[in-house]
Amino acid sequence: MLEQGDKFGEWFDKVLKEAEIYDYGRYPVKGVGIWMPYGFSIRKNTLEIVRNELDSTGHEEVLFPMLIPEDLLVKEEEHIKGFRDEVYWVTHGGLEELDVKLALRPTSETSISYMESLWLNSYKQLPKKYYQIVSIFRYETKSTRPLLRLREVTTFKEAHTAHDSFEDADRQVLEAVNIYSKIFDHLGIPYLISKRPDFDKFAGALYTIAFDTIFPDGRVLQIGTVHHLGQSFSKPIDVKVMLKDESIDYVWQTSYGISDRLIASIIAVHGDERGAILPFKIAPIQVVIVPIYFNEEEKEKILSYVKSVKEQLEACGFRVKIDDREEMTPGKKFYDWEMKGVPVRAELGKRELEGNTVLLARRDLKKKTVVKFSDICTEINELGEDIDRNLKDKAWQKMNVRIRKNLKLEESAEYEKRGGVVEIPWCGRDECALKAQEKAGLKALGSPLEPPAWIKGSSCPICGRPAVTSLRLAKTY
Ligand code: P5A
Ligand code: ZN
Repeated sequence: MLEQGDKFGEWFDKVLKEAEIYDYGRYPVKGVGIWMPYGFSIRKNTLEIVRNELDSTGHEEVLFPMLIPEDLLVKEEEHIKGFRDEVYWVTHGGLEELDVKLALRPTSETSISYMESLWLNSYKQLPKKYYQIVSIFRYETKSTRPLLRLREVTTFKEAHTAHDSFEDADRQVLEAVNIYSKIFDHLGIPYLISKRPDFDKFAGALYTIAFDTIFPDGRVLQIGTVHHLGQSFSKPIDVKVMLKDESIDYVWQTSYGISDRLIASIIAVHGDERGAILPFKIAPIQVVIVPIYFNEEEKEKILSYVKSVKEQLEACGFRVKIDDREEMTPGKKFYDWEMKGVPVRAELGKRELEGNTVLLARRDLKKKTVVKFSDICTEINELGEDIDRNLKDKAWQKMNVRIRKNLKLEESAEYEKRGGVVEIPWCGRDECALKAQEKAGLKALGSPLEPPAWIKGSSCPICGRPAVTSLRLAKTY
């Protein structure tokens, strides 16, 4: 099997394919792929976590049309400038040319604002928080990659909120940052939170805060963004409400999104040379039971023991599968389930049957334990929690050693080879960030939300002014 690091792209493609997660590159349209049953199930369990976090914080799930008329999409000038080159257009209905071209939504700020202009009229309805999980289309021109850079993003979770003041939208941005942190924590995905430089903010936003993670090859992937939209959309689309003092004002908005990259990250940051390693929480199969027998007589007894273990575990609410494929060696079965990242494998043979025990092998560590059948549910429960904790700790450790703080700019080129994030003192001005990008041959991710303590007394390596914060730089996807 492949090492993850150097040939990460190959590793990733192989795991998606062999683990039957996502079929990519074979369907005759570029930049789109197919969620296969096993992958779909991973996606479904992951989205349950996403939905729980949003629902429990007052977000309401909606479903908007995929089509946006051109005159609506172009209403916000910066927005359309940012997306013009990426929009797919529907120009015909059958043989007839449409009067107004229809865009396949690249994102839904404009369509949601349009309906909000009809739905909202009073501050009493605010804050309003909507979200949807849908397909969006972007004609990406950078090279497309499975799950990482799609033209049809099939798992676009977009939230859109409306507020009665700038400050309340500011507060919402922090709430969103908090919600996303929790979602990534559930999945054990490590992240850096950075305020993007102005030249890299979302088209139409006042400012953008982004989540990035570091992939095994050292490159950085943006895994989520939160935008303060100000009144950029509410003004041209006329989303107005009456405020408490009876004056009328446009609403203040935010939007935030995550995508298929969320699921890609689970696979990338936890995997190893044998394939995926799924967190117990979201694994479609949490425990796979492999019966081990050497003759017909053993077979019957062992299979009936296997069945009772499965029933017991299912009664406790675990997702379990028996691998009773004939004509396949246990070794080959182990390989399969390791590739698919099943967190726990139970091996049941003669010894286990006679002792009324179960042998448990965890996927994340090369460790096996023997537990009593009577304790199986508590044991699996504890094991599952321990696996998730271990995956998360390891992933954070791996990321943290790849972040180098307080570096000289000249040194950062060296780090390009090793991958990861370089952090330099920064005066906070865009022009210096742009120059730093160029000098280091890296991309500016922006700065942490709070200036780090270590910048004290340092100056910006580009202009020599005192540093007010730090600038993170990295090679990105
Ligand atoms: C926020 C939600 C928006 O579109 N509108 C609604 C805002 N922001 S964004 O930064 O442009 O996208 C949100 C996140 O989606 C992921 N993403 C993609 N994932 C896979 N393939 C793509 N082509 C793609 N484009 C964006 C990123 O994680 C981004 O942060
Ligand atoms: Zn400077």
